[in-house]
Amino acid sequence: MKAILSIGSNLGDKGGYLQFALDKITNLPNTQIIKASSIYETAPQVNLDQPTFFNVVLEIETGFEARELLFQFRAIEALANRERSIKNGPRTLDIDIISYEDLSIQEENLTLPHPRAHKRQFVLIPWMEIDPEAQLGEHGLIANLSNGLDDQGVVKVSELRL
Ligand code: PH2
Ligand code: MG
Ligand code: MG
Repeated sequence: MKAILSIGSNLGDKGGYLQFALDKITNLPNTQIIKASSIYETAPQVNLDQPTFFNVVLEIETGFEARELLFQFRAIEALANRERSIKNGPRTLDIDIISYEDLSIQEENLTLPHPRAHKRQFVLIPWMEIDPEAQLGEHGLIANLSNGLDDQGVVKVSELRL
């Protein structure tokens, strides 16, 4: 099954945490990274009073069902000493499922496609880099979504090591 992931870090060794996430995802059973965007430095959205983020987008192929995949990512976040006390607060590592095949679900712990991705350049710009033709559910072509938004302070900084 194909899934699109958005990974972010804005605490400590941000590039190191992204690389850590990549290594852990690579080592998950029945899971391959198909494409990885560059690393982007991005201004914080929602809670503006926090450090700058590093963000990447990955396309993966996985045998995990969506809820199982989320469970795996929560475990990887915990290994990176992620604290969940402050909602939208600074975090060492955040791994979000943006879309999973054409699945549409609304549950307490998992909404697919991701309910805010269509408004976030830190998701759309890296995603366009790896798949310019991508569609985000009912919102349509991500290139059109990105075009309709301010730039939101998203700047490419470097390549990821796969
Ligand atoms: N994640 C958030 C809230 N705000 N801003 C940026 N730039 N990057 C993120 O990954 C991010 C955010 C909630 O998970
Ligand atoms: Mg998030
Ligand atoms: Mg998250």
